Amino acid sequence: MHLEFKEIEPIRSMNALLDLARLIAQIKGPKKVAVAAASEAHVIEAVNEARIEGLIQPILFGNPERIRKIATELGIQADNLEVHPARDPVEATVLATKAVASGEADILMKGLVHSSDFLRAALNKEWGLRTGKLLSHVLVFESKGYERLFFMSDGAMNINPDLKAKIQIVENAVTLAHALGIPRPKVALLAAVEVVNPEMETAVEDAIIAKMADRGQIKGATIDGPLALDNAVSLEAARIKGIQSPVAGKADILIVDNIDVGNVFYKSLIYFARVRGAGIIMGAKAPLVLTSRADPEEVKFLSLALAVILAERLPYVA
Ligand code: COD
Repeated sequence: MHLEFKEIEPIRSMNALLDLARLIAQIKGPKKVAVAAASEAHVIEAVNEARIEGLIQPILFGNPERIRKIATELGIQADNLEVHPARDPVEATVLATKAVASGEADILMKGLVHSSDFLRAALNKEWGLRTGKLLSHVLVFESKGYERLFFMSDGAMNINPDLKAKIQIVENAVTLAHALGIPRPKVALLAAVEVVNPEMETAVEDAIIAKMADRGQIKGATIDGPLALDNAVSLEAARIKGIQSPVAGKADILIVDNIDVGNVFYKSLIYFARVRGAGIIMGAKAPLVLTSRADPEEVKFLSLALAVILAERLPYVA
């Protein structure tokens, strides 16, 4: 059952996101999270913190001895953790994915397993979490000086999306913004420059998507592109460059062309700018928490909080 309040105040910071996740868990109880290959300290720490906060009930899949050893080293009482044994990270991922597909768990989280193995399990045609839609990754982050959250996609799943895939990447990010109470997010399709250079294939695609949005073929958002990152997020930069656009300087959602751009963007935010971020895969039968194996514990914890909100607010079908 979904939360009664369809309309929520727009979530504009990670603290507000956490408050909403706490409220949902308070009203509806903790969400069950199947953790694939859980033997990693940041994962166990994040999962345990979310458990103590009452946000989630973790179900760990992996090597029980290793998981209990890491937990004990972290000062966590291993008896509090439900562990299902698996021989290796791939088997752990298969079991965790099946637990979500069967409805035993509400959320799937990646632990110490390669992203490609984790995603292939989700995409498995027989027992995975496909819906017929494109699956794509969105990083939600906050940054000093901006009174809103940003959404960046796709820096972790779709390697080199074509026009059709890029439209679905936009739609998934828009769905996520809606779930966080942002009724009509502004989407910037990022490129190196804001002119439509016919030699830049992806910038031409951006212009097509922007036109499709103008004609109402993509709904629920204001979309423009190509835009360079500076004039997408800075009104001053947009003014200096004389750009007339309803998105310029005000973008909420930043869409990149391929996984390399997105992944470097993601990791620059986390490692250089030390922003608070949360990573999620959209488009599946359930929220999938996908962060990089080396991401800090806080990124994993915030990603779990985001997944709790989505598990409640999106019409997922197990
Ligand atoms: N959404 C829905 N279905 C998809 C998607 C998607 N994003 N990607 C592939 N599929 C479907 C295809 O339609 C097809 O039916 C089947 O899955 C297999 O398609 P392939 O052969 O193109 O896919 P794979 O299995 O070779 O690769 C899929 C991955 C997601 C594993 C691949 O795209 C990948 O490795 N992505 C990068 C992951 C990564 O390393 N990230 C690092 C950052 S953390």
